[in-house]
Amino acid sequence: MANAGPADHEFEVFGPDGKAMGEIEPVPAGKAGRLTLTFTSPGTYAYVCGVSDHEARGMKGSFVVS
Ligand SMILES: [Cu+2]
Repeated sequence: MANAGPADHEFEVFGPDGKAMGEIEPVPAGKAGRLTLTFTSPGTYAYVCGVSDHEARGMKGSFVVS
């Protein structure tokens, strides 16, 4: 994850069961972080930036593993 914005951000992924799978700790502006996950179960996964109010401001989403 390359952070090209002016604020710190993180990236956390949750499995279909709602449990956290892994995260990139807060990355300062202009820096990058890396996370490798292996998806072994189909389903809908969620991701969010947990910094400050970023989730409430829309830094979240989901994707489907089939
Ligand atoms: Cu953020």
